[in-house]
Amino acid sequence: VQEFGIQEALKKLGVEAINNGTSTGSNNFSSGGELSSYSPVDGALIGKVRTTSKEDYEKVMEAANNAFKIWRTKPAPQRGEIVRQFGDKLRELKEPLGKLVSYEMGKSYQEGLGEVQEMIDICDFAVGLSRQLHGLTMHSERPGHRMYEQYHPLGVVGIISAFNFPVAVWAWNTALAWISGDVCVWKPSEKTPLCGVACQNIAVAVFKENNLPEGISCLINGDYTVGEFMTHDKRVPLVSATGSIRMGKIVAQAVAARLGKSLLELGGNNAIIVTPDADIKMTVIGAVFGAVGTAGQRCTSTRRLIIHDAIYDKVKEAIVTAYKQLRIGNPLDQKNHVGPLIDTDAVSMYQKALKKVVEEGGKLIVEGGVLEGAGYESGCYVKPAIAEANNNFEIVQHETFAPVLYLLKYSGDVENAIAIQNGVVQGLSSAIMTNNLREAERFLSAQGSDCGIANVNIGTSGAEIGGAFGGEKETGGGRESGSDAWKIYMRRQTNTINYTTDLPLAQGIKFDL
Ligand code: UN1
Repeated sequence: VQEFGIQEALKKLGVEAINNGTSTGSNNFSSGGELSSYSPVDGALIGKVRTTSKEDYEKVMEAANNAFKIWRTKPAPQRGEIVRQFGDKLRELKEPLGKLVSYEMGKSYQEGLGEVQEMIDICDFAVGLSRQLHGLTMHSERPGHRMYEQYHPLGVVGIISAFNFPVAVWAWNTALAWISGDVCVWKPSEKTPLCGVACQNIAVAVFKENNLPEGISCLINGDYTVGEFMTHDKRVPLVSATGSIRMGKIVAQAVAARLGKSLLELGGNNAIIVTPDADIKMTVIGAVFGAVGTAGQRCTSTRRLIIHDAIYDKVKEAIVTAYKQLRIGNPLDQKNHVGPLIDTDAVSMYQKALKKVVEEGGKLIVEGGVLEGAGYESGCYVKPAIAEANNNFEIVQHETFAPVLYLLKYSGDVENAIAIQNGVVQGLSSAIMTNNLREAERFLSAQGSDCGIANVNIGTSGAEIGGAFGGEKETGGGRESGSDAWKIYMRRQTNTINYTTDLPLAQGIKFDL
């Protein structure tokens, strides 16, 4: 990868051979063990990160709490100004950071750049929002009273992020949390710790240049036990966690046990419904990008195509033909469409899924397989596969984080397709390909898709930051990013002020002394 300028990118991002994985800003320390980050691209060791011990964590929490006392007093637009500067730094470092994302995580360089672009976009959004943290004013039922609500900062926000979006999801949370007046403690995935170090370096530079205290942006590292420090900690009023449904259930229970708030972004099992009125060319691009983009490791990846029997063969043929064009290889090389899976464990899950779908009676129409030989030494490169299946297969009900696409057939009315689409435990993203207004509107109606995201003539992945991002059912119910997702990062207070010399009670209650 020498020719792709990785060493140069690491240098620009301040990522070293061995890094402290615990940081409150300029103060970096770590007394835990070592975490090695290997690239799925070529199997090489990129660097190491020292993990966070319980003692380290206590120091982080102390810094974070102290910082919160100062940060919450800064007017929100001034906090927005800091986020604006952070966004500018990201613009400067877009290429090296996009490259590191691509090299450490394995997504294509274009998608790595796209991820940094999402960070920049959320910063812009947050800057504007910093002047719009609006509450409502209500009319009091009592004379001479004024009633309104305001949003105050919440405190320390804990962020647990996943390997698949190693930088953007952190930024969605931090950008909104920071303008809200919160401080953040971030535990990146142990599979992508260097992305965490790089992002923390960028944030720290901004806080330092503005003479702001230690602790507004904090980093901790390690496995799930380090995440548990936060989920069990009363000093963390909000835990925002992205990952598997299994992980989310554990986080949700731990946080709920202390009546904290959690924001969960868990698995998806996203489908595209292809009706007889679909534009086939658009369908193919949307479905193939959705299924093989990020090697099928987005929570919004397209897992199921629900195709009407009248056009089933035509769509199937077009998709299979498109799969033949896919180039799999080093994601930093822009001629390739598909990079590696995150690690060899992910490869085994992929292999198990292919085996299972056949056992359950499915038929592989694009055979998968693990790639070997020159360029594939890491053992993480697999061929995107397609299987004809039934929605009730156990494996189809399950989210496999790999490029495996299931083709499902429906007949008759679009309602039948919607029932299949909704017939899974997850509820993140969904799409319909149709030029038929009735079908599109039925899909979007109350009897339609039960997902947090429902698209018409667009695939399931690649959401813009301006909308609220998240899903229903076992996806966890959280909303991040755009719209009014900021509200979860703040506490709401209702204020009633009496400017008379009487004390009338609400509901007309009489209480005379
Ligand atoms: C995720 O996969 O965790 O919509 C997030 C998308 C991206 C975000 C995905 N904007 O595919």
